[in-house]
Amino acid sequence: MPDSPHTSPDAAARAASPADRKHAQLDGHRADDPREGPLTTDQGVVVDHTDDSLSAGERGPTLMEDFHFREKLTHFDHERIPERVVHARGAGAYGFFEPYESCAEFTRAAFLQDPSVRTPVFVRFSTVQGPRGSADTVRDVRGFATKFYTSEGNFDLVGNNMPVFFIQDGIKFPDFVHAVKPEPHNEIPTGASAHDTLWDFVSLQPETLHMMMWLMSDRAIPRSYRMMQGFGVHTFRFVDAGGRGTFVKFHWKPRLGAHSLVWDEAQECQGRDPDYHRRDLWQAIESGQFPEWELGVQLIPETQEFAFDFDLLDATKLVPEEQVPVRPIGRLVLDRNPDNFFAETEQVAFHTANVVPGIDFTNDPLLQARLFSYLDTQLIRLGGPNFSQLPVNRPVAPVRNNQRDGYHQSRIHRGTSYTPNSLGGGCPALAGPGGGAFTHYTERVDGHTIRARSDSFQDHYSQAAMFWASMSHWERAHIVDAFRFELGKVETMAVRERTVAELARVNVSLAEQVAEGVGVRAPGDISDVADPVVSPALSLESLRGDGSIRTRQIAVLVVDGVDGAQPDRLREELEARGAVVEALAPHDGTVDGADGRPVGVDRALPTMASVLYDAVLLPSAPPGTLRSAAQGAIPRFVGDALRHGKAVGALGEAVDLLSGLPGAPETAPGAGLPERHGVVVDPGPSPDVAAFAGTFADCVAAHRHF
Ligand code: HDE
Repeated sequence: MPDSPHTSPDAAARAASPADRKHAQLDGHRADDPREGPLTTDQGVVVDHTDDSLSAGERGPTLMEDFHFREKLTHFDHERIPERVVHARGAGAYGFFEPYESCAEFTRAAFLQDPSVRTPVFVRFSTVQGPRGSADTVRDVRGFATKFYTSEGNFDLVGNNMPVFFIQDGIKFPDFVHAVKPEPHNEIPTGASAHDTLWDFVSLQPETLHMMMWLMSDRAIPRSYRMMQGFGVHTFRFVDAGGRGTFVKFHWKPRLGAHSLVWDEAQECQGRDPDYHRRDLWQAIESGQFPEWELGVQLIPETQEFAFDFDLLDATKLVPEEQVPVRPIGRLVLDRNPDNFFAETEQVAFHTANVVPGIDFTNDPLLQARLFSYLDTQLIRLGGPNFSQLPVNRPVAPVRNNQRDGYHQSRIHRGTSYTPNSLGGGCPALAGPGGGAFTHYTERVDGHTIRARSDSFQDHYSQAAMFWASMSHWERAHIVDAFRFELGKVETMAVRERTVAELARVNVSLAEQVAEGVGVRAPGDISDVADPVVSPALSLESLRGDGSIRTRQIAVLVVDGVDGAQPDRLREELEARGAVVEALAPHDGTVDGADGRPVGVDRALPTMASVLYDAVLLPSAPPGTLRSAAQGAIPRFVGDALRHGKAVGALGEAVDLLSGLPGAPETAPGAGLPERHGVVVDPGPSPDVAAFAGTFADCVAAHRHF
């Protein structure tokens, strides 16, 4: 593998072993621009001038015969391909998956058999509604698509960060997407669901309600791709070596826990750093803090198919973890950034039909539609049928088939291309028994042709009510705010009213709170669900992760007169726990410490904002300077952090700055390092920085304090 700034030592070590066949394969395609030799045309003709076109006279017209000019412009004119019709905005990375132990008991999939075998993967995260250039921190579902390059061919697990979906049958997908996408007359809004057509659709289509609860929750504004769950959504089927099927639901659980932004912060982030999630993923991998998830499965024996009060084939329902526990079966680590966004992240083509022996489908009508749609969409998006030859899409398993020709064929096939043949020696031969072939699950199917939704799909309220009932108080408050925001942007009052009426069927208090916010009347208690199930696993409270502060971004605000030793001591303590610490000052360079020595600055305050950090620290400094520096940027910075429930710490004189800021302790507590709602202070003249940093780190690990 050539030296690359994006190659982790781990990845480099693996590439040396045959285990990482994907990177070995990609190396054959990775092309560093040659350092030696002059610029050439596409045909290899040397060029000595690329800044002026060939013209007839100094101020004359450009000449057709300027082949270099024409080739350069023509290539440029064709550099864009259609963006994905949904999930256009994304970011991806390579990594590996390894099972904890053999899963032979329920699947024959080769990559789930041997804990010593690492399977290379490529993962792409995405938003759904916005175009390629839209902001990352919008309120939206996040895609979580994983391509496993297994020894038996590619397996794509094309999931989302929410376990259910908006519709039950794929034939409604174009309707849903047309409703949620920007409105056709003015292409507004970008990257947002707060508009009339989406809510019109929702208010008329009760099956969307459960998913809308998730979309209005903080799950729709994740802190980071690295801090969100992933779900396969559909019920899939595992098949063991004997052909026995087991229903399976796939879950990804992030090691760092599932954490979210708050809406006000998410909106500001869209302007301050539209690439917030993309940058976060990139930087974590570059710095060697490799994101990690655990793959879990809910296994349901086929005999239990009808044991639930919902249909396992209905993708608007989840199987509560309390009912069927999630069994951890392996881990996913992302340890290498792509070299070229277009070649890899843009050209990667996922397809739910990419399965390997041991993994199979069910009759979920949403899944069935997807089995058609993904291949179909790649044909237009990637310009023909040969996209599986693109480096990022190539399996590591050998490909031998009779597919030929088509746009962008990059192979020079020799020999015959049909089966059966004798002239080609009968190749490729068909696998015999035990030859590792994929055999479709032999499900018995019987019935009349019918265009109707099964009765077992008709309950649209129980799980929406379960979601509401399972939320903590602050999650509920955020859901109400989100509904008020979204419906408040809807111009058509009848749509607001219809939606509130639907909410009343889920929970009357929810409906009343939303109704008040959007100026319509709540219809009273017409709830369909008297006694909703509570599933604690649905609350973010249950997803704290490993309790560490690894990769958390902490701003240390310094000004002239700051205690010269504290910033470094705080940095030492917090970096030792894995946090990323940056000193911010009104300007770049250094500030003057109280002892006269310079204190280093990482970033100038005007280039950053509170919303780009997880927590804020104020080492002891003159309160007057803290208040006035950079036109009051510091109180604003700290005030925002408090408003967004972040951990805030202050030492010595700097504690003074907090008083009067909304969300700070009403009276500055004395010594003894009290922690109040994530605010940690030690006003003493000689604070114990190590103890202070420990308490502060605990507050950062708790993520938010509402
Ligand atoms: Fe997709 N979806 N989808 N979807 N989806 C696409 O495929 C589609 C659905 C998901 O990073 C498209 O290559 C239909 C559920 C992700 O490249 C398209 C239906 C879930 C990604 C498509 C669904 C997803 C896509 C657009 C209803 C979660 C991004 C470009 C039957 C389990 C993958 C493309 C990436 C992308 C169709 C529903 C997840 C058009 C018809 C449910 C993560 O083919």
